[in-house]
Amino acid sequence: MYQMLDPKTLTVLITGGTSGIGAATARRFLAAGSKVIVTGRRADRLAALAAEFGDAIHTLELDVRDWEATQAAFAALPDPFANYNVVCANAGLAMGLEPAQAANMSDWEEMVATNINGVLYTVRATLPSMIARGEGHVVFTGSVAGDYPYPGGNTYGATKAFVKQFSLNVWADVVGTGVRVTNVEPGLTETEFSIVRFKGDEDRAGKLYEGVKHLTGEDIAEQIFFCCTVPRNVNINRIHALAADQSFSALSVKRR
Ligand code: NDP
Ligand code: 8X3
Repeated sequence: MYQMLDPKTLTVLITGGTSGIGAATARRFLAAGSKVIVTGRRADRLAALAAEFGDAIHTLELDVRDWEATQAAFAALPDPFANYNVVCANAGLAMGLEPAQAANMSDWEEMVATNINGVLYTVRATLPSMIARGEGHVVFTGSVAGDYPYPGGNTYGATKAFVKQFSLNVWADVVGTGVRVTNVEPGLTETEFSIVRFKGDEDRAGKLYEGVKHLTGEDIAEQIFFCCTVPRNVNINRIHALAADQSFSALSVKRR
């Protein structure tokens, strides 16, 4: 019989586990008996998770845009969480949907700081110890926006293109060390993502998913769980998944 990895042997560190895909991923692994470290900035969400899951979870209030804090927090994890063997570099966000010529520079800077720097900090702070233990897995949350341009996607899509190429290059570096690398690239997924993108406008965010068979955080969590539990002779480089009601646009032509 084909033997998947026992999830009870996994200790999973998830950045951005206070909502959406990260929170669903934490719940998926916890339900299967893994230990989980959840990070995020919202202390109330972290406290609620800690109260719900007790000894199986370790929570860290952490802003991934801060290199010193990220490095220090991951170096000081208590036993048994210090021996993590999965790292989900998931924390990320889109800010705004304005065209490049009208976008706020602060929105662009926040996306670069979170989706690029935050991912770099997470990976650089965790790879050496997993390599030293001879076992690990980095799972990035990329996006279909890293492949397909759309109006207003300018910097967000570019950060996810960075994540895709970075994940492939990290794999080129760590191949043979026992550490695996996967970029999970979801399409339209209903989480708090659009509420953040539209700066708290819940009506506008909700309309995006109305009447559409969209993806859910649980769908993506299941994909991440699968990638992490396939036998150790397998490395899934990318999972690219659109929602059932989502497809491609034709190239646009501007008529005068
Ligand atoms: P959510 O807004 O629901 O979750 C985002 C998570 O990231 C939260 O836990 C948030 O925690 C955390 N986060 C954001 N900024 C920081 C920061 N500076 N430091 C630490 N944590 C941070 O959205 P999603 O679950 O959808 O987003 C998760 C990932 O999935 C992102 O990388 C996103 O780009 C990607 N993605 C989303 C898609 C979608 O359609 N929803 C599709 C494709 C990819 P807190 O606020 O507590 O810090
Ligand atoms: C989020 C998916 O299409 O809204 O990464 O940019 S999309």
